[in-house]
Amino acid sequence: MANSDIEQQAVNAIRTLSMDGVQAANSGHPGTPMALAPVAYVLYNEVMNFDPAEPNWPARDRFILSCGHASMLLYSILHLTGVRQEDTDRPAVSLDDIRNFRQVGSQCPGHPEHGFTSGVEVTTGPLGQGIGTSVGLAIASRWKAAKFNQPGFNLFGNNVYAVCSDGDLMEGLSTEAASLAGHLKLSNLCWIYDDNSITIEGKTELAFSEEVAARFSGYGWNVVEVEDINDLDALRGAIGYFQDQDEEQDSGPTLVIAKSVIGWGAPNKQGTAAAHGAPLGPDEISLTKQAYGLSGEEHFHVPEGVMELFQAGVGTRGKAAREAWEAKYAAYAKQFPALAAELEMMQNGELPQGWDADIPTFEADPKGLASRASSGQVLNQIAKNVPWLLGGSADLAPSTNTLLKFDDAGDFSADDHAGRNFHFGIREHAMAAACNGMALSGLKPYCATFFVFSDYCRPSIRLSAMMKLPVLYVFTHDSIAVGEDGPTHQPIEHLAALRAIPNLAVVRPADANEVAEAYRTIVPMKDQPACLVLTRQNLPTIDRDKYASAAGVAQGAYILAETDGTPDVILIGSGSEVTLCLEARERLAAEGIAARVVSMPSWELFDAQSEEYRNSVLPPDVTARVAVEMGIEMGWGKYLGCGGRFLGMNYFGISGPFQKLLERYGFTGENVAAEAKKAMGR
Ligand SMILES: Cc1ncc(C[n+]2csc(CCOP(=O)(O)OP(=O)(O)O)c2C)c(N)n1
Ligand SMILES: [Mg+2]
Repeated sequence: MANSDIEQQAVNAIRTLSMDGVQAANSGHPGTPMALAPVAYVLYNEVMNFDPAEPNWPARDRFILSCGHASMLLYSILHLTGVRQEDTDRPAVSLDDIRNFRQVGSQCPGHPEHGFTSGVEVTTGPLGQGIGTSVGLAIASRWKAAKFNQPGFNLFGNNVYAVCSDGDLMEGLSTEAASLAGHLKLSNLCWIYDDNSITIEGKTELAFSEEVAARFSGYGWNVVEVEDINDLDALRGAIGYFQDQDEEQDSGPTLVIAKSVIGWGAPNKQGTAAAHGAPLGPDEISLTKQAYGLSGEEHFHVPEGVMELFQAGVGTRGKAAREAWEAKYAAYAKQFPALAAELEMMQNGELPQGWDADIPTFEADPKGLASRASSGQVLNQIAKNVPWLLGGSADLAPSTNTLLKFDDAGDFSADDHAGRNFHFGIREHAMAAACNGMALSGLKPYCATFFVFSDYCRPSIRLSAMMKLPVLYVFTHDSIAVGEDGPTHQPIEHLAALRAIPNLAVVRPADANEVAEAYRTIVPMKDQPACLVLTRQNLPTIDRDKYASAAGVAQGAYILAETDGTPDVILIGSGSEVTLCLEARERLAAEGIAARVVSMPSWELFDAQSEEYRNSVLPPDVTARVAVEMGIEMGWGKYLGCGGRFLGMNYFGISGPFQKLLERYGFTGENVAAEAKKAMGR
């Protein structure tokens, strides 16, 4: 059936707003929104459970634009459907915002930014991240259904739609994410692939010749092809097919391969890379609008009846669905008050009363235990009290000690969506991206691997930080003390690399009690991800009768061992190196040198303290300072000043038993004491 006139006008309005916005900005990507307009139209106006008036309604279907460069597609549809900006009476995207696309202060930044423009579910732009995150959103939908739904109360079970481009599917992350989603049979997940055979450099045949359908079939996905993206009925059919698969729960995710023409309708630029990343130009825009049967002279024009069409479609349907859900939820809250209370707490990012009541205290013990081991104990105690704290590892749970071991923890799998232990497989990047999606759904996810492989998670960690998502990253085997595995497994630059990411708390505790306090500090965070950096090897549990309480972890750094009067020198350590500082202090004391020891598990937490506090820990007039950390020096200068000395690893390590390595590289109490004397000019 031919598309009706008003439908076609609605689709074209998405296109013209997109090309006009890009032209006004003189920057951006017009061609892809023009091609994808029919998809946005069908999904929003006919398919998704979504209420523009309440864009954060928790049971809504999710739309993710993984090819974030096509942001004008999203802004156009958010405008046309009248999505409201959360906590205001304003539209999330006004026509003026579109006129100011990519300008400072506009609701329409260059790429979609979650938490800024309501209706933008995920920050996208780095290709692959949106689809990676979509897997976590689909997991969360399944988990919430298993946890909260009750007979007669199907509160959760939303679908997740992600639009992706050639670039998304070329990125390695797509492979990890699709493989995981297929394994978990996430039949509530639908990716729509914009198969336009064009990337920036030209035709995809330059670099991409795989059979996408065969590839996804191999992952256990259902694959359906749409020959012409402009055929709304064909799109409807494909989405209907996905919905049928979803009915079966375990049929697996669906990939819709939609053939499209980039810059569709632009007589001189369509189908070419020229339509990808630059304004079409006034003449081409004029010709394109004429090709759509519109006036070539009108800009930012929405024909009469188009907004009304969306109101009658998604506006009416979404409102009814949301109101029905709210009525159902009110009855649910009466019948299942405990579950409802949990749900509300979870959605608000709060924690149950007494969530930290069972965090253990560890007795002083010279032998001690590895911080990965104390972490495992603390994590389990907290998770018992926080039902939506859940996560897993990239095939390293026995090493990272991140398995939840209590009775009803269970494994999340294709057959059990209530499980809280996730087996992400050796897919670190997809693991981190999925955790972003889980956090976006209100869950409190953690994920774990060896610290050296934090590099494999990094692009998604950066987005956790940018989106202000409280994902907990547990990284173990944190230094050359991993020993025999050698330099490939010995993190050197990783602390510096993570500290470089804004809005990310990096915490490297010195002993079991610091681990406990680190969790006490991190878990309540609502708008910041955190990395816990933990040892493989045992760490003595510091005698807190002799030294200060580990509660100082909350301030990022604290005086662990004080001197009488002004210290001669300050020894600063993080993690496993703190005990070396304590040992050096004893040695120095025997020589009449008064050394203060500062445990500094987290720069970010310390930097957030008052100047007064910071100066009390590191008094500006005590310039003889030594920092000890088995990583590169980068950044330590701000705590050390000009006179300070750094004992670390400014080079890759070597393979060997770890005690031998510590000696070889000078990580001994004796050497720390020697460095202290050098810092004092002796
Ligand atoms: C990880 C990553 N690498 C590179 C880019 C830069 N970039 C933006 S779009 C694009 C490729 C465009 O091709 P495609 O993904 O097919 O999108 P289309 O032009 O068809 O919309 C590239 C390389 C990016 N955004 N993210
Ligand atoms: Mg393309």
